[in-house]
Amino acid sequence: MKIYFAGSIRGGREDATLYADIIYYLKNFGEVLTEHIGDPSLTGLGDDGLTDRFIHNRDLDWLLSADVVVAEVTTVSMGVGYEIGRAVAAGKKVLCLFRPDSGKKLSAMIGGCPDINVVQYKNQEEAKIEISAFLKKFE
Ligand code: 6K6
Repeated sequence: MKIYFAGSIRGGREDATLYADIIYYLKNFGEVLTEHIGDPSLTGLGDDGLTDRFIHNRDLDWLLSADVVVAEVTTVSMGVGYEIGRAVAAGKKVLCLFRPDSGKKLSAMIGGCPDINVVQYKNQEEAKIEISAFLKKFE
């Protein structure tokens, strides 16, 4: 199974360690195409020399080749929202993980979309249970 993990970069990197833990767990189910999202040195500032056009085209190719998309949506990110919309338009299976304890409110355009599986969770253990329940349907 090819898994596209989406998490905030320019929207803020405060959950980067959490992304790394989720990616590590996702690797039990298949190939994670976007392992770099959990890299704490990835800032999105452009210091790795990649252009925005290159990143957009490369990531969209990966997204469209994926079997499933898993997104951590607690930290608000334009890029993650865009990826989720493109994934829905392409008919991908999408799981969004959201932590209400963060005090943030999930966008109605994600929470209200019938083609997106949104789950709320409190901690990594709950995230793993939700991911496993979702991905086991497609193994
Ligand atoms: C290099 C040069 C400038 O920025 C970088 C590194 N940036 C990115 N590298 C990889 N994927 C990215 C980058 N920026 C955005 N993305 C994609 O959008 C990822 O797949 C994330 O899921 C999502 C994050 O969007 P923002 O809006 O939070 O950056």
